[in-house]
Amino acid sequence: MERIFTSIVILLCLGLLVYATVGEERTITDQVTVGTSTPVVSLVNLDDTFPGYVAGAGGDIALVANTTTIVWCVGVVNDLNGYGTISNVTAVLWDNATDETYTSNNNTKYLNQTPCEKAQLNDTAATFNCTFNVYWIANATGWRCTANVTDSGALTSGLASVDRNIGSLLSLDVYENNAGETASTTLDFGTVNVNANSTNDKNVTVESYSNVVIDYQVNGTALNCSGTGSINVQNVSYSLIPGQTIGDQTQLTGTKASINANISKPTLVSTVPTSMSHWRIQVPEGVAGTCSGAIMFTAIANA
Ligand SMILES: [Ca+2]
Ligand SMILES: [Ca+2]
Ligand SMILES: [Ca+2]
Repeated sequence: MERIFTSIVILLCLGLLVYATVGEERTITDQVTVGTSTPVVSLVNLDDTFPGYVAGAGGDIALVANTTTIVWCVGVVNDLNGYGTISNVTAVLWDNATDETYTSNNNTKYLNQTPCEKAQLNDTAATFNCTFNVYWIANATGWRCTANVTDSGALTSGLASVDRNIGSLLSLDVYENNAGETASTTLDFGTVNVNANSTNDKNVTVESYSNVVIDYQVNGTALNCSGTGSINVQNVSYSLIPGQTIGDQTQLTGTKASINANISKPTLVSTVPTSMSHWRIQVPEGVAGTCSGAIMFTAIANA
Protein backbone atom coordinates (compact mmCIF):
# COMPACT_ATOMS: atom_id res chain seq x y z
CA MET A 1 0.00 0.00 0.00
CA GLU A 2 2.84 2.32 0.89
CA ARG A 3 4.59 1.53 -2.48
CA ILE A 4 1.42 2.37 -4.44
CA PHE A 5 1.10 5.65 -2.55
CA THR A 6 4.74 6.50 -3.26
CA SER A 7 4.25 5.76 -6.97
CA ILE A 8 1.23 8.07 -7.11
CA VAL A 9 3.24 10.83 -5.45
CA ILE A 10 6.09 10.36 -7.98
CA LEU A 11 3.64 10.42 -10.93
CA LEU A 12 2.03 13.56 -9.58
CA CYS A 13 5.47 15.16 -9.25
CA LEU A 14 6.45 14.14 -12.83
CA GLY A 15 3.16 15.57 -14.03
CA LEU A 16 3.93 18.84 -12.32
CA LEU A 17 7.46 18.85 -13.85
CA VAL A 18 6.14 18.27 -17.44
CA TYR A 19 3.34 20.75 -17.33
CA ALA A 20 5.10 23.43 -15.30
CA THR A 21 6.70 24.97 -18.56
CA VAL A 22 3.50 25.01 -20.62
CA GLY A 23 1.82 28.36 -21.04
CA GLU A 24 -0.03 30.60 -23.45
CA GLU A 25 3.28 31.76 -24.95
CA ARG A 26 6.46 29.74 -25.51
CA THR A 27 9.75 30.93 -27.03
CA ILE A 28 12.33 29.16 -29.19
CA THR A 29 15.55 30.59 -30.54
CA ASP A 30 16.00 31.13 -34.29
CA GLN A 31 19.27 31.93 -36.02
CA VAL A 32 20.97 32.31 -39.41
CA THR A 33 24.55 32.91 -40.52
CA VAL A 34 24.68 35.94 -42.84
CA GLY A 35 26.52 35.34 -46.13
CA THR A 36 27.54 37.90 -48.70
CA SER A 37 25.69 41.18 -49.21
CA THR A 38 25.97 43.54 -52.14
CA PRO A 39 28.21 46.60 -51.65
CA VAL A 40 26.39 49.93 -51.87
CA VAL A 41 27.73 53.14 -53.44
CA SER A 42 26.72 56.53 -52.08
CA LEU A 43 27.73 60.23 -52.16
CA VAL A 44 29.04 60.14 -55.75
CA ASN A 45 30.37 63.63 -56.51
CA LEU A 46 31.96 65.11 -59.62
CA ASP A 47 34.10 68.21 -60.18
CA ASP A 48 37.34 69.52 -61.68
CA THR A 49 38.65 70.08 -58.17
CA PHE A 50 38.48 67.48 -55.41
CA PRO A 51 34.83 67.72 -54.27
CA GLY A 52 34.95 65.81 -50.98
CA TYR A 53 32.62 63.16 -49.56
CA VAL A 54 29.62 65.36 -48.83
CA ALA A 55 26.15 65.06 -50.31
CA GLY A 56 25.73 67.49 -53.17
CA ALA A 57 29.38 68.52 -53.35
CA GLY A 58 30.95 69.33 -56.70
CA GLY A 59 30.26 71.84 -59.43
CA ASP A 60 30.77 72.91 -63.02
CA ILE A 61 33.81 71.77 -64.99
CA ALA A 62 35.98 74.20 -66.99
CA LEU A 63 38.19 72.78 -69.73
CA VAL A 64 41.52 74.22 -70.87
CA ALA A 65 42.34 74.61 -74.57
CA ASN A 66 44.72 72.14 -76.21
CA THR A 67 45.34 70.09 -73.07
CA THR A 68 43.62 67.83 -70.55
CA THR A 69 41.84 68.72 -67.33
CA ILE A 70 41.70 66.35 -64.37
CA VAL A 71 38.10 65.60 -63.38
CA TRP A 72 37.40 63.87 -60.06
CA CYS A 73 34.67 61.34 -59.36
CA VAL A 74 34.56 60.43 -55.68
CA GLY A 75 32.22 58.68 -53.27
CA VAL A 76 31.71 56.13 -50.52
CA VAL A 77 31.21 52.34 -50.67
CA ASN A 78 29.58 50.39 -47.84
CA ASP A 79 29.76 46.60 -47.58
CA LEU A 80 28.40 44.97 -44.41
CA ASN A 81 30.72 42.02 -45.01
CA GLY A 82 33.59 44.29 -44.08
CA TYR A 83 35.93 46.85 -45.58
CA GLY A 84 38.33 44.10 -46.62
CA THR A 85 35.77 42.56 -48.96
CA ILE A 86 35.44 45.72 -51.10
CA SER A 87 37.69 44.70 -53.94
CA ASN A 88 37.34 47.12 -56.83
CA VAL A 89 35.85 50.49 -57.87
CA THR A 90 35.65 51.68 -61.49
CA ALA A 91 34.02 54.77 -62.95
CA VAL A 92 32.63 56.08 -66.23
CA LEU A 93 32.36 59.78 -67.07
CA TRP A 94 29.82 60.44 -69.80
CA ASP A 95 27.88 63.09 -71.67
CA ASN A 96 24.35 62.57 -70.37
CA ALA A 97 22.87 63.27 -73.81
CA THR A 98 24.54 60.08 -75.05
CA ASP A 99 24.70 56.57 -73.65
CA GLU A 100 26.94 55.32 -70.89
CA THR A 101 27.56 52.14 -72.87
CA TYR A 102 29.00 53.93 -75.91
CA THR A 103 32.60 53.24 -76.80
CA SER A 104 35.00 55.44 -74.89
CA ASN A 105 36.03 58.53 -76.87
CA ASN A 106 37.29 62.02 -76.12
CA ASN A 107 33.99 63.74 -77.00
CA THR A 108 31.34 61.95 -74.95
CA LYS A 109 32.83 59.26 -72.70
CA TYR A 110 35.87 58.60 -70.51
CA LEU A 111 36.98 55.71 -68.32
CA ASN A 112 39.10 56.23 -65.22
CA GLN A 113 42.68 56.53 -66.46
CA THR A 114 44.41 54.86 -63.55
CA PRO A 115 42.78 52.47 -61.04
CA CYS A 116 40.43 54.27 -58.66
CA GLU A 117 42.04 54.78 -55.26
CA LYS A 118 40.20 53.61 -52.17
CA ALA A 119 40.82 54.18 -48.48
CA GLN A 120 39.26 52.67 -45.37
CA LEU A 121 36.59 54.83 -43.77
CA ASN A 122 35.46 52.40 -41.02
CA ASP A 123 34.95 48.64 -40.48
CA THR A 124 32.51 48.37 -43.38
CA ALA A 125 33.14 51.35 -45.63
CA ALA A 126 35.70 52.91 -47.97
CA THR A 127 36.03 56.23 -49.71
CA PHE A 128 37.11 56.19 -53.35
CA ASN A 129 38.67 58.65 -55.82
CA CYS A 130 38.58 58.13 -59.58
CA THR A 131 40.14 60.63 -61.98
CA PHE A 132 39.70 61.27 -65.68
CA ASN A 133 41.98 63.23 -68.03
CA VAL A 134 39.38 65.14 -70.01
CA TYR A 135 40.42 66.70 -73.32
CA TRP A 136 39.37 70.18 -74.36
CA ILE A 137 37.10 68.75 -77.09
CA ALA A 138 34.70 67.14 -74.56
CA ASN A 139 31.15 68.22 -75.37
CA ALA A 140 29.84 71.37 -73.70
CA THR A 141 26.83 69.88 -71.92
CA GLY A 142 25.81 68.04 -68.75
CA TRP A 143 28.04 65.15 -67.72
CA ARG A 144 27.71 62.56 -64.99
CA CYS A 145 29.91 59.94 -63.38
CA THR A 146 28.74 56.41 -62.72
CA ALA A 147 30.81 54.63 -60.06
CA ASN A 148 30.67 50.82 -59.98
CA VAL A 149 31.87 48.66 -57.09
CA THR A 150 32.64 44.95 -56.91
CA ASP A 151 33.17 42.89 -53.75
CA SER A 152 35.22 39.76 -53.17
CA GLY A 153 32.13 37.65 -53.95
CA ALA A 154 31.75 39.33 -57.35
CA LEU A 155 28.61 41.17 -56.26
CA THR A 156 28.38 44.56 -57.95
CA SER A 157 26.35 47.74 -57.88
CA GLY A 158 26.69 51.28 -59.18
CA LEU A 159 25.44 54.81 -58.71
CA ALA A 160 25.51 57.92 -60.93
CA SER A 161 26.32 61.42 -59.74
CA VAL A 162 24.06 64.37 -60.41
CA ASP A 163 24.82 66.17 -63.68
CA ARG A 164 27.70 68.63 -63.80
CA ASN A 165 28.07 71.09 -66.65
CA ILE A 166 31.13 71.27 -68.89
CA GLY A 167 31.10 74.86 -70.09
CA SER A 168 31.72 76.18 -73.59
CA LEU A 169 35.41 76.57 -74.34
CA LEU A 170 36.09 79.34 -76.89
CA SER A 171 39.67 79.27 -78.07
CA LEU A 172 41.62 79.65 -81.31
CA ASP A 173 45.08 79.88 -82.77
CA VAL A 174 45.98 81.97 -85.80
CA TYR A 175 48.81 82.14 -88.33
CA GLU A 176 49.64 83.43 -91.78
CA ASN A 177 49.32 80.59 -94.22
CA ASN A 178 50.29 81.33 -97.83
CA ALA A 179 50.90 78.72 -100.49
CA GLY A 180 54.61 78.04 -100.84
CA GLU A 181 55.51 79.93 -97.65
CA THR A 182 56.28 78.75 -94.16
CA ALA A 183 53.42 79.38 -91.73
CA SER A 184 54.13 82.51 -89.72
CA THR A 185 52.71 84.66 -86.96
CA THR A 186 53.38 87.74 -89.12
CA LEU A 187 50.88 88.73 -91.80
CA ASP A 188 53.43 90.08 -94.28
CA PHE A 189 52.02 91.99 -97.26
CA GLY A 190 55.50 92.32 -98.76
CA THR A 191 56.41 95.54 -100.60
CA VAL A 192 53.49 97.75 -101.62
CA ASN A 193 54.09 101.14 -103.23
CA VAL A 194 52.72 104.39 -101.85
CA ASN A 195 49.23 105.10 -103.12
CA ALA A 196 48.81 101.48 -104.17
CA ASN A 197 46.90 98.41 -103.01
CA SER A 198 48.34 94.97 -102.50
CA THR A 199 47.18 92.89 -105.44
CA ASN A 200 47.27 89.38 -104.01
CA ASP A 201 45.52 87.83 -101.04
CA LYS A 202 47.58 87.09 -97.98
CA ASN A 203 45.91 84.28 -96.11
CA VAL A 204 45.33 83.86 -92.40
CA THR A 205 44.22 80.52 -91.00
CA VAL A 206 42.23 80.30 -87.78
CA GLU A 207 42.34 76.97 -85.94
CA SER A 208 39.61 76.22 -83.42
CA TYR A 209 40.61 74.83 -80.04
CA SER A 210 37.03 75.10 -78.80
CA ASN A 211 34.45 72.48 -77.79
CA VAL A 212 31.61 74.15 -79.70
CA VAL A 213 31.08 75.61 -83.19
CA ILE A 214 32.62 79.09 -83.28
CA ASP A 215 32.73 82.30 -85.24
CA TYR A 216 35.43 84.86 -84.47
CA GLN A 217 36.00 88.59 -84.24
CA VAL A 218 38.82 90.75 -85.58
CA ASN A 219 40.07 94.20 -84.71
CA GLY A 220 43.40 95.91 -85.17
CA THR A 221 45.75 98.80 -84.58
CA ALA A 222 47.40 101.32 -86.88
CA LEU A 223 50.68 100.20 -88.47
CA ASN A 224 53.52 102.41 -87.27
CA CYS A 225 56.28 102.93 -89.82
CA SER A 226 60.02 102.82 -89.13
CA GLY A 227 60.63 105.72 -91.53
CA THR A 228 57.74 108.17 -91.56
CA GLY A 229 54.13 108.14 -90.39
CA SER A 230 51.68 105.36 -89.82
CA ILE A 231 49.02 103.51 -91.77
CA ASN A 232 45.44 103.74 -90.49
CA VAL A 233 43.97 100.42 -89.33
CA GLN A 234 41.15 100.88 -91.85
CA ASN A 235 43.64 100.56 -94.73
CA VAL A 236 43.74 96.84 -93.90
CA SER A 237 40.86 94.77 -95.33
CA TYR A 238 39.73 91.18 -95.17
CA SER A 239 37.23 88.67 -96.55
CA LEU A 240 36.39 85.00 -96.24
CA ILE A 241 36.07 85.00 -100.03
CA PRO A 242 39.39 84.72 -101.89
CA GLY A 243 40.34 86.95 -104.79
CA GLN A 244 38.24 90.00 -103.92
CA THR A 245 39.58 93.49 -104.63
CA ILE A 246 40.22 95.63 -101.58
CA GLY A 247 37.07 97.62 -102.36
CA ASP A 248 34.92 94.51 -101.97
CA GLN A 249 36.57 93.42 -98.74
CA THR A 250 35.67 94.56 -95.22
CA GLN A 251 37.83 97.24 -93.62
CA LEU A 252 39.51 96.36 -90.35
CA THR A 253 38.84 98.80 -87.49
CA GLY A 254 39.81 99.16 -83.87
CA THR A 255 36.44 97.77 -82.86
CA LYS A 256 35.82 94.02 -82.84
CA ALA A 257 33.82 92.90 -85.86
CA SER A 258 32.35 89.41 -86.17
CA ILE A 259 33.26 87.05 -88.97
CA ASN A 260 30.66 84.37 -89.62
CA ALA A 261 33.21 81.59 -90.08
CA ASN A 262 31.13 78.68 -88.67
CA ILE A 263 34.22 76.67 -87.68
CA SER A 264 32.99 73.21 -86.74
CA LYS A 265 33.37 71.72 -83.29
CA PRO A 266 36.64 69.77 -83.06
CA THR A 267 36.06 66.03 -82.63
CA LEU A 268 39.69 64.90 -82.76
CA VAL A 269 42.56 66.04 -80.59
CA SER A 270 45.01 65.47 -83.43
CA THR A 271 43.31 67.45 -86.22
CA VAL A 272 41.57 70.74 -85.51
CA PRO A 273 39.08 72.40 -87.89
CA THR A 274 40.20 75.62 -89.58
CA SER A 275 38.91 78.62 -91.50
CA MET A 276 40.94 80.75 -93.91
CA SER A 277 40.55 84.49 -94.39
CA HIS A 278 42.12 86.68 -97.08
CA TRP A 279 43.77 90.04 -96.43
CA ARG A 280 44.95 93.09 -98.40
CA ILE A 281 46.36 96.52 -97.56
CA GLN A 282 46.30 100.00 -99.10
CA VAL A 283 49.46 102.05 -98.52
CA PRO A 284 48.68 105.80 -98.35
CA GLU A 285 50.89 108.78 -99.07
CA GLY A 286 53.14 110.15 -96.39
CA VAL A 287 54.59 106.93 -95.03
CA ALA A 288 57.97 105.27 -95.42
CA GLY A 289 59.91 102.35 -94.04
CA THR A 290 58.58 99.10 -92.61
CA CYS A 291 55.16 99.52 -91.02
CA SER A 292 53.73 97.12 -88.45
CA GLY A 293 50.73 96.88 -86.19
CA ALA A 294 48.60 94.16 -84.63
CA ILE A 295 45.47 92.26 -85.59
CA MET A 296 43.54 90.54 -82.82
CA PHE A 297 41.41 87.42 -83.40
CA THR A 298 38.85 86.46 -80.72
CA ALA A 299 36.82 83.25 -80.66
CA ILE A 300 33.09 83.73 -80.05
CA ALA A 301 30.14 81.39 -79.87
CA ASN A 302 28.58 80.59 -83.22
CA ALA A 303 25.77 82.94 -84.18
CA1 LIG B 1 29.70 42.10 -49.84
CA1 LIG C 1 34.43 73.12 -60.71
CA1 LIG D 1 28.15 81.54 -87.47
